[in-house]
Amino acid sequence: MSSLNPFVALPASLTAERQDRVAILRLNRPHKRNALDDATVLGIETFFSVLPDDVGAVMLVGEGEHFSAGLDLSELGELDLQQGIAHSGLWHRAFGRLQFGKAPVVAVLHGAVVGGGLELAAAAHVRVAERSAYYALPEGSRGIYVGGGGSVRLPRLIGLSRVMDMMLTGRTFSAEEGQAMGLTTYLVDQDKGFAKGFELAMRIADNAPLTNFAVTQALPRIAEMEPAAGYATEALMAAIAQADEGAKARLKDFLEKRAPKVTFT
Ligand code: 1HE
Repeated sequence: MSSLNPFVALPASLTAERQDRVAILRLNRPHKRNALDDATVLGIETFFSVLPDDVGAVMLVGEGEHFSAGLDLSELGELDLQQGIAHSGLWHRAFGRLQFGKAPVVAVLHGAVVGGGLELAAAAHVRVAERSAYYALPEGSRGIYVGGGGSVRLPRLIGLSRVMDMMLTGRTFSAEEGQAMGLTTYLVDQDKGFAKGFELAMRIADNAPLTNFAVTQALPRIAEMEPAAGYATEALMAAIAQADEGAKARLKDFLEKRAPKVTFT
């Protein structure tokens, strides 16, 4: 058992810790390649439901050689139709909590990022890959289908045709290919993912909370709206963000030359 919040215990397959304002959630079932069983998925839902208010960003990482082998296939065999729908619903809830929770999430990917593991990664807000990462949707070869929101998030992320290719032919994409197609936005050498992810998470935690809210909650919804509704919602969000006292202080800092300039690094 490990707990981030003293009142909430997580399953043994997950560990959580704090470093500064960053909470680190680790898939910790390496002997099963971080396969996601029900307890783990429920634990993910719980973790994101009780995240303390002072956590500014979350890192999601995997212990061992692989980020995640996806759904724990040993648990699926006995489900009937109704239970199958409920099972997928659990994944949708848990990953929805992650995507639309209190704090932005940076996922660090390495080794196998497959099936439900890829669906989990797709729910994060920023993805960092180490060069060992590879991506696959082996559902087709297992006679099943994605159930963790992959049909919704993955086509938006990498395009419908690639998702179809992965599911129909078992195609695997490398870390470099994943980076080129926008699945990840950072690609780093082996064992450098944690440091990069932590640096990014700390930067995110430094942002005005309202801006992080706008980016993680409003932006994805606005992007799905028809343009006229999108522009109106954007105007409201922009007005709310700039009216915040914290935002005004940040602008003043810049105008009075106390804030850093934008530089190319
Ligand atoms: C598992 C799982 C799993 C490993 N469920 N037990 N996902 C897949 O189809 C991927 C299946 N896994 C693999 O292809 C390989 O395990 C890996 C490429 C990820 C890693 O290979 P390797 O050689 O390092 O490990 P391994 O020897 O295959 O596995 C070590 C142990 O983990 C072994 O158990 P053991 O008791 O024999 O030691 C494996 O059985 C176990 N293991 N992966 C259960 N997935 C919401 S719908 C989502 C649908 C999906 O995610 S479908 C994709 C499922």
